[in-house]
Amino acid sequence: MSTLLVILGVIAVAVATYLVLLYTGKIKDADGDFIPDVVEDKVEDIKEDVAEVKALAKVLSGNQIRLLIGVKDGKYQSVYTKVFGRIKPERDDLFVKNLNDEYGTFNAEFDTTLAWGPFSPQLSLVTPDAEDDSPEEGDDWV
Ligand SMILES: [Ca+2]
Repeated sequence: MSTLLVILGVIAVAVATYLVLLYTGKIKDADGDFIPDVVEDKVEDIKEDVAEVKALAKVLSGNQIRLLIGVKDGKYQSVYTKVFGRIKPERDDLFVKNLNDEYGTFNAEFDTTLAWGPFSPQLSLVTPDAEDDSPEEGDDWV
């Protein structure tokens, strides 16, 4: 029972403090609805942001992206992360410009026509030498 009284007392003090700050003008409330203007402005900003994101999602719903995919070490797929293009308009020049850039090299084999489709890497895998010159466990070391 005393816990409930303490909780009610804390709430009463908080409400009283809020009302005093509101009455003295420390908390601005232009329309007098007991909701601070700062909170109302933030809520309005968030509503505008959400509407903007919803509009963008609606406009870009059919949007597709283009990636440059390469082959590393003859077997691992790799995505070029310097440029992500669109299907329409198909801007190969952006990929070429970035690939030719000093810091834009793609450390993988890829189809230089930048066309989507099956691609067979030309470089062969580096495999360990077949011949093994190391001594067997039972061999003499001297
Ligand atoms: Ca208000």
